[in-house]
Amino acid sequence: MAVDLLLGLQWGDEGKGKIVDVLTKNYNIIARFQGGPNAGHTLEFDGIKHVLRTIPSGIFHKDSINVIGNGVVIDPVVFVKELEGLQQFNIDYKSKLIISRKAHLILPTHRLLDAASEASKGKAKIGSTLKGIGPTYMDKTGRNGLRIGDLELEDFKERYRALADKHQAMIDFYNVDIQYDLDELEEEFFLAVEELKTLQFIDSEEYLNQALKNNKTILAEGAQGSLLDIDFGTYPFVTSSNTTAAGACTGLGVAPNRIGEVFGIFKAYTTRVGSGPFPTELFDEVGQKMAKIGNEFGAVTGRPRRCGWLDLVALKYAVQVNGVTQLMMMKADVLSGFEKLKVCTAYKYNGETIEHLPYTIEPENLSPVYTEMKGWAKDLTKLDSEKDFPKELNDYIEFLEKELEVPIKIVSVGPDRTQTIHR
Ligand code: 2SA
Ligand code: MG
Repeated sequence: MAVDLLLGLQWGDEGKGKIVDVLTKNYNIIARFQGGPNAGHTLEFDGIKHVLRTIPSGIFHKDSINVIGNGVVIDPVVFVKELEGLQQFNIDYKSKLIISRKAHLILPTHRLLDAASEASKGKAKIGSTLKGIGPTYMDKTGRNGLRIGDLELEDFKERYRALADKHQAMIDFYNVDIQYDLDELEEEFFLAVEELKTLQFIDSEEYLNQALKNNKTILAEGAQGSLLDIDFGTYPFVTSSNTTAAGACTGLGVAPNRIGEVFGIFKAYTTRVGSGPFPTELFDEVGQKMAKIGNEFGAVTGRPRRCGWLDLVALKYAVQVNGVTQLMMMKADVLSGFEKLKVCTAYKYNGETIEHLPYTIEPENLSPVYTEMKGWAKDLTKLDSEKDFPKELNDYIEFLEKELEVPIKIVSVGPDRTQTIHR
């Protein structure tokens, strides 16, 4: 069997949570492979809206096993709150949720370091969610980190102290004004750790490879988006993990030749939360209309998302880096009522027309070249089949498929599970 991947192709918030939820019934195992509580995967069903942070989106399906892989970073405090949030749904998470021993721990001081780092950058800040993601991955690659498996060691507290003291010195070094009470944060942390320890810790690469041998189906659920990838994103305005397909191999311990379908999720337009380049960003009432109709606010931080037209240059790049085999277009319903739609098909870059993402993207040296299309007025939210699509939507889809050379297999027309049209 193979591992199928589900990835965001833009700057996150493409609607991955919804699609994993829709696809879960086809898989025995759902696995997260990177990121951590900076993610906010929103699921809606039966009139309930729920946001998941670190827990895979298969948790709501009765039969799926949910694996948090080695590439993920876990904050026990956030994680335990997330578990508490599941109690209202009567989910037996102790049997359905397993965690890699090799996943790294986010300490309270990682969160403080994130805040100190951002404060020290002033205007050049990344726009981090401040969940401690960057500093935790820094400790991972710097070979200083603490992992889930360390919680099982006798001397965990001493290891914790040594690292937290080091962090404290680093926070002092930043010399910025952030207020905190570390004793309080540590008390909360160690309480959460005790709760976390009641879950199953495993060697997840072993578990997943055995599962493949036993013909189990696995879906790897990406977090954030391809343009936030630490290597291929709009660096330095990125997150600290590989959000692209290769990240699933390192974040789960599955070999590249074990990857099957690669589902690429994108919005029918583009959004970005946090700082950094965004060539098709709209600063006018058209952008405001998208934000309003699309309810574009961060699921974790509540921050308003920046909105703009679909950027095919960036999308092609993401399709290529990930080896996408099937596309899924989200939030098509939001574009109903826009008289004209624009799609960016090239950039004007220092006077030249180019069709790839250049090394530096600055508003001064780069502007989008648009193809204009006719919009549609029809409300899509009640549709349940492709045959009721307005002509203009079909034209839009056809145009994208031709440009991207990958079929669009799902069109989402609303947040609910049921508002999903398969093609
Ligand atoms: P971080 O927190 O250090 O990884 O942030 C670095 C950059 O990555 C962006 N980022 C995200 N962008 C969109 N959605 C994310 N998750 C939440 C959501 C965000 C929220 O799903 O809504 O609630 O605000 C996410 N996580 C990280 C971030 O904006 C920085 O640009
Ligand atoms: Mg999100």
